[in-house]
Amino acid sequence: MARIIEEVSHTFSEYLLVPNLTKKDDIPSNVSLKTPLVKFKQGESPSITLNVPFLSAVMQSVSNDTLAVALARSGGLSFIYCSQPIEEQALMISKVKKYKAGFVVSDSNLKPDSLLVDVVNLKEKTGHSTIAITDDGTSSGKLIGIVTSRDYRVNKISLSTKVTDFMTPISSIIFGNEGITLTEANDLIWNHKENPNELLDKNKRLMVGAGINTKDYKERVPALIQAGADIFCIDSSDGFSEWQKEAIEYIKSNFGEHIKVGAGNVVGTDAFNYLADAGADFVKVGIGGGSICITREQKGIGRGQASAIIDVAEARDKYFKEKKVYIPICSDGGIVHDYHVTLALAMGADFVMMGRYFARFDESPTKKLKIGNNYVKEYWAEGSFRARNWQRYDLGGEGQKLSFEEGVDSYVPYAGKLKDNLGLTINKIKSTMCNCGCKTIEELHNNARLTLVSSTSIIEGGAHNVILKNREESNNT
Ligand code: MZP
Repeated sequence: MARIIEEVSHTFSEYLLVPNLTKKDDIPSNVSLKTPLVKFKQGESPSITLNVPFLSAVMQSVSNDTLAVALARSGGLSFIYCSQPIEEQALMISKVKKYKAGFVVSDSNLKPDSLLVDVVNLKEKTGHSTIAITDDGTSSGKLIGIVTSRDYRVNKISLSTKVTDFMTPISSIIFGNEGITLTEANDLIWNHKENPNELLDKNKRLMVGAGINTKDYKERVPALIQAGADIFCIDSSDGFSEWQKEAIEYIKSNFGEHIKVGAGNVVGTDAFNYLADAGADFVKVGIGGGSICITREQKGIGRGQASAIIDVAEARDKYFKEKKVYIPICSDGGIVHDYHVTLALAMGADFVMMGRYFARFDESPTKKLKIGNNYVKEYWAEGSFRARNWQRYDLGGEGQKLSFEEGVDSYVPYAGKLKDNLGLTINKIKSTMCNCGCKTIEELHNNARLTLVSSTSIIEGGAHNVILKNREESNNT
């Protein structure tokens, strides 16, 4: 007879955090959300640390180069989707790596008497949205001002407007003089910039990850290393397989131990230990909990996300105690409310991966549509017929090519810019951590107290027994 695991499997909404003593210095500005992305030996530091604990999902409808830039600028990391040809994925990776170059000689220059139409044409030709305005229109001329896409709206001003009427003049530009070193230039930018959390490599370029599968990694990985990928993640709905072990071992022995590879997904201790021993740099946890996922309905496999995280976190801690190697774990899928992120971290996750959350933003690759009075964005699963990512669901060998769907095609409410939304989510997490008397994720792992809640106390948790006013009524009182 099958072995029955006695414990009921639970998910996030069934838990609440119980506050600990808040000390006077437990204030949001003292909270750090830095967290290790890859494994490290006891007493050493990880080679990659996230500034905020967020990854974007390895999905066509989520992680392209635009979203990757926006997320890295906010301190997290995207894994560019692998359900696309190798060359196209490599191009997306290299676009992120080139987004912030070191010193470059401007090849987009115009004269002060140029017009908006010249700006539009030049932008179309070079793809650069920042244009130097110099006295003679060359890169070596005297700098008069710059034009960026923030300086004009094509539909609002005439194409015959002179650049001097809308450019940012030299008097308002923070600049360094010729001869400045790259370090000095970076300090100058650092002191005046809006994104102090940016996740940068040692050459000050934004960091980016790449999804891979267990089929074509022998060709895909070297091409993506060449394009500049900082880390890989094997993308699979069920990672407890010999195919993953083989892929990790091949990559490490052929391309070097320094190449970082995350693996998964798993929901239990035995699977974590298997991938840890195979050499995984982090392990991703979650089967069937994603918002667009129907794996549990279709195949009857999976586990409540909270129980999976709690169990795997215990295995991670035991592994660390015994082998003195800390292998971070990622909670992947099923985050519905911001507080679910805090719960996942409290339960032992080092960071979370989200799809639905990021799909709602301007920077995600999908179409924005108006349905009724609401704006929405498209969001489809990797196991849907639309994505046709059969490599993620095929267990190995030469087999069927996605004979049934494990995910759906859907809409999510449009939510605006990534930076604004992530900022709000971060504020909520930091605030809750203060309630729990914790200033770091490690402290949250060690000190958080969680309680299971009854279904009636969940009702008590929302507004209840009142007639809610709408926003207009509130503004008028
Ligand atoms: P969510 O943040 O939208 O709840 O979940 C995103 C996660 O769902 C992804 O990171 C991935 O692990 C998982 N996913 C993607 N496609 C499918 C599917 O087709 C899926 N079933 O489960």
